[in-house]
Amino acid sequence: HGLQALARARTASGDLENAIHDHLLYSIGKTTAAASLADWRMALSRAVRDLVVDPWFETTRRIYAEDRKRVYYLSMEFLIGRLLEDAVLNLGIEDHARRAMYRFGVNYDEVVDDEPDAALGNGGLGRLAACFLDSMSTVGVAAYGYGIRYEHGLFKQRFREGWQIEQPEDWLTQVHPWEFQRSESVYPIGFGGEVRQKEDGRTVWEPAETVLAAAYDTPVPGWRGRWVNTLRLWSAQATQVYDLEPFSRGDYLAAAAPAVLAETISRVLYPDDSTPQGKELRLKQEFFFTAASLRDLVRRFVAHHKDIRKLPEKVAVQLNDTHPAIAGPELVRILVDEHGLEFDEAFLVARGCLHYTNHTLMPEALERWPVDLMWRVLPRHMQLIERIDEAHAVSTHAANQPRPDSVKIIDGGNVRMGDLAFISARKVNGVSALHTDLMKRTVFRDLHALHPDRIVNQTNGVTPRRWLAGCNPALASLLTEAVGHGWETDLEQLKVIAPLADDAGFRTRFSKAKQTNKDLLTKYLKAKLDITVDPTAMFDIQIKRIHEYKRQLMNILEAAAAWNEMKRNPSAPFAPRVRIFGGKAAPGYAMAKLIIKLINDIGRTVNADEETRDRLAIVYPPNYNVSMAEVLIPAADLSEQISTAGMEASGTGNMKFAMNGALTIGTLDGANVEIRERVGDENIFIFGKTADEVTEAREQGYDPSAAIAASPRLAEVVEQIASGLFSPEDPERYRALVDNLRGHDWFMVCADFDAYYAAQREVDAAWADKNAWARSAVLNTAPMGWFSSDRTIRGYAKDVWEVDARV
Ligand code: 26M
Repeated sequence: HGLQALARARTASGDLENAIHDHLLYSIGKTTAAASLADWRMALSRAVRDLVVDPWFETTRRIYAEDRKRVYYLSMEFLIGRLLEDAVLNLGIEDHARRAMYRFGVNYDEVVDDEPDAALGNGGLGRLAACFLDSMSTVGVAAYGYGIRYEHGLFKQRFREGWQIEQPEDWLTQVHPWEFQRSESVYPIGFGGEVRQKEDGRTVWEPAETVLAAAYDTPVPGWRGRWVNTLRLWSAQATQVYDLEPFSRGDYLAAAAPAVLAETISRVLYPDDSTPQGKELRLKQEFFFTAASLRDLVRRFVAHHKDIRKLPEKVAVQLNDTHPAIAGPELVRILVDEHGLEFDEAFLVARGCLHYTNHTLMPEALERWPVDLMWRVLPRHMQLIERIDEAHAVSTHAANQPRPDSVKIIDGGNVRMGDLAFISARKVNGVSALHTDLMKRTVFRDLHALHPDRIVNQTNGVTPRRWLAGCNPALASLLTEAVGHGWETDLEQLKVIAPLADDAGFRTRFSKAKQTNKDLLTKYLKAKLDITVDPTAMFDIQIKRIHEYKRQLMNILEAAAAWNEMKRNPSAPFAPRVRIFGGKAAPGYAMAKLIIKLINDIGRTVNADEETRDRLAIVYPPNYNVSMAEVLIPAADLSEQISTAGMEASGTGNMKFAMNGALTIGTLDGANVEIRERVGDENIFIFGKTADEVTEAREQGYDPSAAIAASPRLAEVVEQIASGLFSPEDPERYRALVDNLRGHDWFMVCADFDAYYAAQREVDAAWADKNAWARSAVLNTAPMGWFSSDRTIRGYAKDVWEVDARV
């Protein structure tokens, strides 16, 4: 029935037109004459959503009929962006949607563009979860995404005089037309209180406070709607809408307070993506969605299966980082306190279901929760964590042997969530070959020695639907001409275009597609920001969260050094470039915010220089998000992936750029290593210290001031910044930044600077030969099959979850 409905919509745009019209009238309550752009978007979204519902039921029916093992992907973040365009693309009904809107006299592109991003994530980790949802539906894994329905997603970024200003995001003030509220799926989630021992020996946790977790479901259609999974997000609700006693006294504020407090749990996404703050509300968010999700999946299992000990046969839970690591103790608690299992057996059952993905090795980014806070908020879980720690110690260590601190979950008054997740999980994975190797050698060295089969690698990937077919129709249609349809779900097919890199006609068409995208970006910058750029210049782009380890600072320092050289030597062969930056800093990350200001200050100075205007422009559009990425990435010539080696676990932007035919300048870090293996050394610009060399330099007592003294170009730029050349109104502005560079430079900007400058000059030289550049661009797109998240998901399905991947 569902597929029929879909087929009908595909063959008859008239049906879609009628459905849109009906929704406008009867769901939105507007006439065609009175409808606003948002009304049209709601009507179209509802009509498209209708097409997903039957295949959604059909998928559910099949999962039950086949009694499939299900995957539960637990993530604090799902950075899904816009849904309408993606659903239309997946269903293959774009022509019909366009035509239908055209008949109503409405511009389809404007309708699609009206949708706010669902920005329920900070960056790579959240976007990875979104790509995985798309791929799990495309390859046919029975899966639920579980997360939080934040009322406010990631803050909006503005610049005021070049400084970042944060403003609240409010995507839910308009109706979210894709979701279904599930009033029947509501669970009470407890916090605090006491743990009591009953006469019959059972333990019960009596929480002091209870908040309701209410389910909202968004269908996730895969390619051509053949399989539809569910994203279930939890919203916090008060058990009582208001307090009657203060209300009748006329104290309306006091009457509303408890509800406001309870609902705060799902109010806003925490905007830090590397330094956990140890805030009680964050801990409550983590427990809230983890507990609700486990309750939900246990209920689903128990409805059709008798023996709870068989849970691992039907359930695979993936913990996206340690944020849901409380799942270990919570599942043990459910099994022991509610299902009567012995602790040892309960722990084995729980571990049989749980898997943990690590996304970073940076010590300051690893979650630790103070033991006293844990006792206060989650007393029963704290007991069980002690028990898990003890049981692990007993099972892995000879009696009377002191055990190293490195394998203790509880250490120095903190619960180390990484160790808890590792010990609670059947499999633990890193997100690139290099990162997984470093996990074994550094943070998890001792745990790896005790459990040598537990750590596996699953290199990240990105969905080629959104990140190629959707965002780059110009290149997509060329690829389809060259290899036929099919690459959208089997990206390895792009290999076929590799030989065409030597075909002048193909190269020309490939370059034409790139130019089309650059022209579109040029128009976008003009329309949205009133910035004029030269669309024939090289578009050199670094877009990602602002972090010291990602080294946007090195990029802007090199831009300033290039500018100096241009002025000194006007005939030097610099390629004309537009250097584009995009990204947000965590609101409390002072150095990252200062780097933003520096980029804007140097940009202001350089862009005002008429001498160099034909060769260098610096552009930093505010509020970089998924939708902006969809415009920037297809237009890129050069992709900047320049993190300090060993610090970027994988990166996923790097994959999106290469897929869209950009060449990478980068370090041997994360998945860059695997990109180089595939595109070949000649088609990528690799520079700088390796991860092992970084470690060695630090051990030898790295001295940045020596590196600065040895590099006249770097010394010049640092001096210019220190003397206030770029900030004449406040010459001291960059004191902290300069002192850090000269005295500390943990991320080795100075150590890698000269190698980076030299690599950029190689880029300039390569740009001069447009034919060779186009050849390299083709050879970047061709081998990107490995970086499809479909490949990643098949890897997890086989090596980690042991589930079917079959539509
Ligand atoms: C933790 C506590 C409180 C608030 C926020 C956090 C938090 C949120 C996100 C911490 C880290 C978060 O994300 C880290 C992240 O995005 N890591 C990136 O993951 C990508 C997907 O695996 C990798 O490609 C990137 O290399 C890695 O930096």
